[in-house]
Amino acid sequence: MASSVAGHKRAFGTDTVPGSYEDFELADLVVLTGSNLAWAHPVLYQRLLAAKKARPAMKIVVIDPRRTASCDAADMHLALAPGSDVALFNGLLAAIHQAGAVDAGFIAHVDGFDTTLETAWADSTTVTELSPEELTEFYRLWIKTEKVVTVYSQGVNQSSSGTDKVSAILNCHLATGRIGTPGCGPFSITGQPNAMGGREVGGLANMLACHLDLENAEHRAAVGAFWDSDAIPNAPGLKAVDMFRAVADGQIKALWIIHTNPAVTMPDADRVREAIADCDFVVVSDITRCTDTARLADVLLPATTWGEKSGTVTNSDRTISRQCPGLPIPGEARHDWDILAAFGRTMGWVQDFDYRSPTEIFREYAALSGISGKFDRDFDISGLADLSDATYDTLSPRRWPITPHREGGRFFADGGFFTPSGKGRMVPVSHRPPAAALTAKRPFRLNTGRLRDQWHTMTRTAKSPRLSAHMPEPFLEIHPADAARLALEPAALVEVTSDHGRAILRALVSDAVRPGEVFAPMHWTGETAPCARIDALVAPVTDPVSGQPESKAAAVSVHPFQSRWHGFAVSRRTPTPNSEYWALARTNAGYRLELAGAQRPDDWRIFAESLFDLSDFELQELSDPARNLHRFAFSQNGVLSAALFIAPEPLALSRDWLAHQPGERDSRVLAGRAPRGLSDPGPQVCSCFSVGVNTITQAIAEQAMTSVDDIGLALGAGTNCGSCRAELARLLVSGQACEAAQ
Ligand SMILES: Nc1nc2c(c(=O)[nH]1)N[C@H]1C(S)=C(S)[C@@H](COP(=O)(O)OP(=O)(O)OC[C@H]3O[C@@H](n4cnc5c(=O)[nH]c(N)nc54)[C@H](O)[C@@H]3O)O[C@H]1N2
Ligand SMILES: Nc1nc2c(c(=O)[nH]1)N[C@H]1C(S)=C(S)[C@@H](COP(=O)(O)OP(=O)(O)OC[C@H]3O[C@@H](n4cnc5c(=O)[nH]c(N)nc54)[C@H](O)[C@@H]3O)O[C@H]1N2
Ligand SMILES: [Mo]
Repeated sequence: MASSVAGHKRAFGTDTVPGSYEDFELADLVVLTGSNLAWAHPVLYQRLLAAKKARPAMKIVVIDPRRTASCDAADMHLALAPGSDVALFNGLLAAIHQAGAVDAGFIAHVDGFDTTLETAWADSTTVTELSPEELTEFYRLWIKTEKVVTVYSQGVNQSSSGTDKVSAILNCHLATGRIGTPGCGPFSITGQPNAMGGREVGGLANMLACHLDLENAEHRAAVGAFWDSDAIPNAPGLKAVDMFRAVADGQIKALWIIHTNPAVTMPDADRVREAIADCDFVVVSDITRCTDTARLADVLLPATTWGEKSGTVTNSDRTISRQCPGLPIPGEARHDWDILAAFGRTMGWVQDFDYRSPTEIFREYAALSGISGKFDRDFDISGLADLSDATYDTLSPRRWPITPHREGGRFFADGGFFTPSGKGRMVPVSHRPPAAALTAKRPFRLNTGRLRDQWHTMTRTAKSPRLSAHMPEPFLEIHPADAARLALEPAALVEVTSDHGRAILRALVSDAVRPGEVFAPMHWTGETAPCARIDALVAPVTDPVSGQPESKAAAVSVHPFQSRWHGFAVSRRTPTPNSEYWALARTNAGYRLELAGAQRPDDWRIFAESLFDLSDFELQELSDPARNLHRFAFSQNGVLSAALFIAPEPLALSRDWLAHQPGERDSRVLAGRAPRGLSDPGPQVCSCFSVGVNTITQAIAEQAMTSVDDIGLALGAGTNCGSCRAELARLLVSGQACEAAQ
């Protein structure tokens, strides 16, 4: 029983001022495992770099099969075999024990130490494919450094052994008592800006609001009494993957999809898309009608988005921040809470859903969390249950719990845990490989993840020419040895196939990935590159406890895509491509488009006219049909509207110069390159200040720059969000950027 811990000494700490301690800055060792912090959490990453700069003795270790931008500032990069984190951390636990570094005093507050240690000893670190020297050095550093923060993200969670990976990490922190004290602790860094808030309000199928348990009859009764409801379910609902299976099976006949794009981001995405399309009744609440999921809706509800809505978000360190709108509500859009409340009233609960503002909802939620406090749970913000409208509007960031007795502070340091016994729990875990075995037919491990300048399915970020300039085309990172074996030509397109689906992507040959492994970003969709919906390849295999899909470990084959022609186009208006491969990106002048196909059209001029829908325009053409080279430029009154370049091979063009040409008068676009004397900034590196790679490398050479700060002073690059600083550092070293499309 949860209440049996009453009286147990809890480490609530004394610190009540958020921001006055920051474990990230206080740590002497920060381990990033399964986290590309530099790109996925750039603000936090810059804080980490600033801390390291102030205290160079601070160490950073990155554990990732791939060499990411986060490795640039790391003291050590462990390129472990995908899915082998459990074995790595089991090895660490064994090494902790062997070194006599177990904190016996703290272990008294922890259950399961002996069996966990025994299981860890039985595991072998060879599956990590790291050298004995790498392992020894990492273990030595971790063990000798008291203040360690181990940060983990989707490289850990999105796995059929994700929960075990997390347990293996926690076991090491529990064994050493490195939890809850300044500069110490495991740190799950979530992604959505309000991921923590979502969990607190019960936004999962297996939990009640405020960290209360669906399976616990007392919790259910208390929540039921609070809401005067006898309909609180006593069993968890279906988690996402199972839910879409139930939609496909016809067990679920109506769906309301709010603020997510599952036709793209769920594993086995083609089946999910079919299931949604075949579902009897689908409602989608979104901010745009142009998403793969929204296009399948029977009813589309326009919602407001970030910048338009008012409320609070909670970040990973339990800080609740007020968000105020800066923009008016567009068109007929309504806030998500307002749509839901209107629906509740329509269902007959007129009084219960009679909310007039987010403040009213927040007060109710804060009062509800008092129940959680009574059950001795961690989440309790009942201290805010009576706040006035005015106080809510000016709420400064506050770290929970917030009760009349305490605010913020640390958990766990004195060994008080939110378990029935009040003790921490070590969980014995053993290595399990990713579910899909590699075979002769599917010999590559497909890793997936995020890019610096795109957000998930790009429904917002793809609108920005600046953000689209960083990586304008979907790609597959592949090791040079594999590329050579597959005889891939430079900038070749590859066909990637799994048992579930297929994609066509641009090969990006790079030794950042290990041989036998490939990496593709998750962002492209039916709107931007229908051939690059990467979750079509991912199997619907999940972790048995969390239900999280194994999104980073599909077994795939890779072959050159047999394209008979390649194309590149720029246009002021949205083009309408329908070739086998296409990828569209916004530019300041309109759009840029990559194309390829296995079949050659009969007439390229007709092809061009229908692509741009521009038959009445002035046409310039430069063709060599024998070599299958064609170039078209469409203008009106001397102003360029669109241009198309076709060749049998991938095209070598000044794409970034071309992208600026639509809208220009008398453009000499058919040359495909900037006329002599005109500068071509090259692919964009700094999105904040739109600085291209050519501008940077030229400045480095001409002004003999030696540091990223020099580049910042001269060009501004890297001085705002800082997420390109790793690339600037690389440019200083190599003088050239790696760019997917070039
Ligand atoms: N720019 C940008 N930032 C974002 C987002 C975005 O879409 N764009 N999304 C946000 C969201 S919701 C989330 S959840 C976070 C995710 O943030 P992260 O988890 O940091 O991002 P990912 O790129 O998904 O994956 C991180 C790394 O895990 C590695 N990895 C793969 N397999 C393994 C493995 O078996 N073991 C280990 N140790 N590592 C492995 C991958 O190579 C990858 O570099 O990002 C958030 N921030
Ligand atoms: N292969 C692979 N797949 C993955 C991942 C991976 O790493 N690899 N990562 C997984 C992870 S961690 C995540 S978080 C998911 C993300 O997957 P999704 O959540 O499906 O992706 P988003 O593009 O963020 O979708 C959000 C949708 O909500 C809309 N929207 C934006 N603001 C609002 C609003 O205020 N109200 C409403 N109603 N709608 C709004 C957007 O236009 C968009 O259509 O992808 C998962 N899938
Ligand atoms: Mo996420």
